[in-house]
Amino acid sequence: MYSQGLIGADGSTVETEEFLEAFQKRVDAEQKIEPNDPMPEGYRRTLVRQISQHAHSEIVGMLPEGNWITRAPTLRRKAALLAKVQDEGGHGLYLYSAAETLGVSREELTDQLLTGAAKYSSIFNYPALTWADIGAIGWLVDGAAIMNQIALCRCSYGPYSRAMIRICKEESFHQRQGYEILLTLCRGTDAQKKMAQEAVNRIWWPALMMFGPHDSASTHSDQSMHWKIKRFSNDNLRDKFVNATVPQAEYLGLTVPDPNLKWNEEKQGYDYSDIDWDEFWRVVKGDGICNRDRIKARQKAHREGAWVREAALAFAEKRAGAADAARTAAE
Ligand code: BYC
Repeated sequence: MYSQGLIGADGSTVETEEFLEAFQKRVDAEQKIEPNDPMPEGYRRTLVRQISQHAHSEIVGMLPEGNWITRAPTLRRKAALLAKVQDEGGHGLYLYSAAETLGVSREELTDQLLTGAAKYSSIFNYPALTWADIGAIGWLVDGAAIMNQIALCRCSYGPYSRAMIRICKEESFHQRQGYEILLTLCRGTDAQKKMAQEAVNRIWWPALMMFGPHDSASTHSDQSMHWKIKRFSNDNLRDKFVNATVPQAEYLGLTVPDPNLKWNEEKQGYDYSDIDWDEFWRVVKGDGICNRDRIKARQKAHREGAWVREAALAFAEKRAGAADAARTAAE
């Protein structure tokens, strides 16, 4: 059906109008694009960019919460947090595997993260200062992630959409875990409730920034929506998140730190203040509170894990050698 493919293409292939039209027709008909299908180079590059940034976010996202595992207030909380952080490592691995189906290697992607060349979600460049932040991260950060990822379950690229289905199931546990931490604190002493409110004050705006720049500044949205990689614009998802989350804050007896937050009857949604876009871009470009520490922590983990990679490779080579020897002996 298609005259040219992209996987393994040498770059000299011309993408004819006929090819691009046929590809778009397939996307519009909601057929999933699979790894060996022909695809425009731009589609492949967009997916590698988004999926790898997403994978890095999961891996770096283990750091702020991992820091609280030894300080969780009870054994039950510790076990739940440990499981959550472990899930995030797993999400990173599914996502790196999904990116690898597009012809990029895990080593290349890891290198981009460790050298600071790759982006990951801005939210993980903020610190988790108190135990209540762990609650607010679960509720707001995982909540924002779910709002974005439910739409990605319908992404036109098969491996990414299937990874998202499983990830969303796990994220919904994460969100409830966070909400339950805050509910417990809000039903506790005045000091505990104050700690919960302060955590929400810190994390609210960075959570809204997770949805990306304002639509007018989003360079990739139009094309990504055309290719059905993204199904909604950044602002659209952000609005849905605010509308879903404010009633949950009310149930906790907490407020969100926005004096302009107001229900708008006509649009059946909340109006809210503009995000501090200078802060957003500063953090995205590497100058947030924790950017440098996060990269340093990942570099250290990579260095200290070198012996594990070497041992696994040596074992795989030994096993392959033994299998070869057994085959030769049998011939
Ligand atoms: N932070 O044209 P735009 C989790 C970049 S982790 C940093 O709108 P796009 C969890 C953007 O990459 C959840 N950078 O881009 C884990 C682009 O830069 P480049 C992470 C951002 O791709 C542990 C430029 O700004 N979720 O759940 O159409 C514990 C222009 O933006 C950010 C995902 O990764 C940001 N916030 O839309 C707890 C979801 N926003 O590449 C929880 C998958 C934008 O041109 N990703 N940029 O240099 C997406 O859905 C989309 O990539 C985005 C951005 C909506 C984030």
